[in-house]
Amino acid sequence: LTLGGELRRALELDEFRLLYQPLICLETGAATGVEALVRWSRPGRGYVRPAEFLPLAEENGLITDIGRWVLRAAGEQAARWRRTIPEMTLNVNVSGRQLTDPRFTGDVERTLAECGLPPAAVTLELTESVLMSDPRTAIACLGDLRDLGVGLAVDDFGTGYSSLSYLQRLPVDELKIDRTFISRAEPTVADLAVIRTVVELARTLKLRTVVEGVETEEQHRAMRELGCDYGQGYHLCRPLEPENIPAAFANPL
Ligand code: G
Ligand code: G
Ligand code: MN
Ligand code: NA
Repeated sequence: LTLGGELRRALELDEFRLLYQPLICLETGAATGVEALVRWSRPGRGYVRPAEFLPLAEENGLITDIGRWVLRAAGEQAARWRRTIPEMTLNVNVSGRQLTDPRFTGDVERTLAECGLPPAAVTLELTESVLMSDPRTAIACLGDLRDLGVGLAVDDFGTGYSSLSYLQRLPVDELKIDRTFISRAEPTVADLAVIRTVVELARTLKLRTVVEGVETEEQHRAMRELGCDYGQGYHLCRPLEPENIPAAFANPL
């Protein structure tokens, strides 16, 4: 069987799993939401990461079905958690191919309704490269989602060539600052200047900021002092199996 064939079988055999990485409020140290991260639990090979199968799924179109599965599974899980943690929010990654599928907004609306999850509790993440490769189409697709009431995030922000004029026109709520900007244990003056500029830009455009890849206490402190709203990263909390999420919310840093 080709890898493409195996992926199709993996969907039929229910071999995809989700890990959840908390988003931490940098001011309080409390978890406020989770990002769902897909894995392929491939028999005999453990968890296969998305980098090894999503590019092919994008190419052969299977990403549409995988994406539907992810939204439903994460939505059902988040609805269960929200019975005891009512304010918990859910971030879900969306590929470019899903975004431009004319059925996407309708699928999202129906799936969230069936899960009993209010759209405002969900943020869909789109990478900067997807949004900026065809900004006009992106703006049109995002408008329908915005009307539905879901949050929209620019993922991997800063890695692409974001035109600031397009950023201003994108109906988004959140910037996720790519982890390459704090990849050094001690961020340099230049790294901090970039992040400070992004945080100021986000404030001007009234967007939330999430900084990714927070791996040390020094980075956590520096990002808090720069006024970044939320963080994700191994120092704050690793991606977790779902059964470990309630404890992460019960125990702030
Ligand atoms: O979990 P990991 O670091 O291996 O994730 C690598 C990349 O895969 C990340 O950039 C993430 O955005 C992407 N990714 C994870 N889960 C999903 C998903 O459900 N759908 C899509 N489209 N991308 C995902
Ligand atoms: O591109 P996206 O932000 O969706 O990717 C998130 C991925 O980043 C997750 O799959 C997770 O495994 C990974 N990740 C989360 N925290 C850290 C971190 O502190 N350092 C590094 N290198 N990767 C991280
Ligand atoms: Mn993401
Ligand atoms: Na990212």
